[in-house]
Amino acid sequence: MVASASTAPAPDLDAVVIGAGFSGLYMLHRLRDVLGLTARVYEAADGVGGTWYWNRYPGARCDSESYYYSYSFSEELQQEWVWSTKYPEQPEILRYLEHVADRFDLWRDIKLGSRVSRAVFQEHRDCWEIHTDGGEVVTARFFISAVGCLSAASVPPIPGLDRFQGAWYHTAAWPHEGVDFSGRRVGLIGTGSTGIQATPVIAEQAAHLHVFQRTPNYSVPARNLPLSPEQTRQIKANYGEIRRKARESFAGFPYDPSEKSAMEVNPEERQATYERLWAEEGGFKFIYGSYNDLLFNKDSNETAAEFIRSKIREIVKDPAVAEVLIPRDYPYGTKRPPIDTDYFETFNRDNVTLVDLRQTPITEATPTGLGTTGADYDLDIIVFATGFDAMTGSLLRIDVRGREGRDLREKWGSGPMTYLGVQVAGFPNMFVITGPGSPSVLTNMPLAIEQHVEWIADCICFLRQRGLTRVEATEGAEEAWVDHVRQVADLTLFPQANSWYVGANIAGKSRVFMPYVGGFAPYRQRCEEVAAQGYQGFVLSSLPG
Ligand code: NA7
Repeated sequence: MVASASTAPAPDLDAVVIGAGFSGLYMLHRLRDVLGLTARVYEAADGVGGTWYWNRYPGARCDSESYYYSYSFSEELQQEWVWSTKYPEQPEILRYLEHVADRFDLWRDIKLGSRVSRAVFQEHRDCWEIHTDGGEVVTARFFISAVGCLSAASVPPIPGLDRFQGAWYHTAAWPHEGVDFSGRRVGLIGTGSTGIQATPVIAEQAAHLHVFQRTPNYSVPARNLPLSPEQTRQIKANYGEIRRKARESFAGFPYDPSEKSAMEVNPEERQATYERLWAEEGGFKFIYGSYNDLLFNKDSNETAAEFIRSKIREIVKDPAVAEVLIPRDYPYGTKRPPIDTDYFETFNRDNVTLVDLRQTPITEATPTGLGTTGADYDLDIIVFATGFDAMTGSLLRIDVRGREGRDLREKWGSGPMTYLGVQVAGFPNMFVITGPGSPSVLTNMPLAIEQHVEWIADCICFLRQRGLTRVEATEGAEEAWVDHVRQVADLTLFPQANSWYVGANIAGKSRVFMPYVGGFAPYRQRCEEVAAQGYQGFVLSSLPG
């Protein structure tokens, strides 16, 4: 018998959440403990932590500061947890997330080792049918993707890799027992944030490290330090203000924003500012705390870019190596800006060699190493720090079918389309945390996540209070948002770089600037207005009967 709408059986759960990283953990807490709903998280890994579960490579640490790269939703949590350093290492962040799972008793509603393979909208029931690769099938009113923006690891298709007789690893699928580099000849491919963190650490252990660089990067020193008890006390005493500043900022960082253009000040003052930020502060303050137009004005940007180039020349002793490490063909900050500890210094070591893939691209892997058009390199271990199919890859690994069988892969074939980054027209009751079209990856991630989780939970609460069972973004609202995201991006320098923000690192991926660059605070305000207007741009409805 086909159930009529009015007699459609209730779904098994109110919500299914995919992923148990920062997003999934908080989403579960919010749905279950604040709204009193039934919810389950499916997580492919054998533990919680998401990004911080998978990325165990040497040198892995956060490049946002711990005091704001953390949850703010619980005053008790932020008061009780003590961070050891400015930029904590991966194991410490993982311990933090495990602590969160303990503290809020989340484990019992998380299914580990369960990868969701398919999700199908059931129109006559206003719910999703979720399938895992272990054969489990469950239905839920709401389907919430917390799969992360940088979770689908990308290994370039190097011919012959299967014949390589050494070991190879992607940094985002690192063995839990670690890798012993001592006495080994190591090749590391990729010089994004990950390669830049891993290079100095591997160089200290390996017999020899070859760094295979395709695009040089503008990296700024992190200036990592332990946090003293006094610093920790001050942070905890000022959390209200720190979080407020972050929420009201452009990028979610609680830094005092610069009011000045780099073009407004004389060269001496500019140099002094850059020197101070480079030498004393380090990290993202260099880009977000110096001048307000580095990402908008090419001339302003060039002043910062040139400063970094001068530092590379100063640090790297061999001028020929320095020239290869110097980025020239894209503005500073338009690829995700890395921060480092002794990255450029590492190229002064005798056991480190830089290979310029622009001059001599990789042609193949051989049984004994890597071949380029210039030379063959004998290697025992290859490390792929080659990044991710960012922002869309991890969600599109799942076969998602919306209303009338719509296929999300098809819908996003020419680039992702969302309304506010949280919903997709044709896919009712599906929410995406920090999806394409949201500021997510351009901001302090936990803050962006909290905003999304709370907005989604409020939306679900709104529906339930009114007996509604369906929410779906309209095509008109989605189109207008996609246009707005593109227009705002075009006002910046971002589209000029071949970055993962535009999908340039993945062969065949449509070139679309995916994140929303209009700023975190204006975005948050827009989301709040949409909600205050009864979810403008969404159609809300209920099953008849
Ligand atoms: P990224 O930033 O995407 O960096 C990947 C690096 O790997 C980058 O230097 C790429 O060069 C390089 N790459 C990718 N494919 C190849 C091939 N086929 N050959 C040679 N080199 C290649 O990833 P990360 O893991 O470093 O960082 C991801 C984010 O995690 C980071 O932005 C932070 O948000 C945290 P390219 O620049 O594409 O020429």
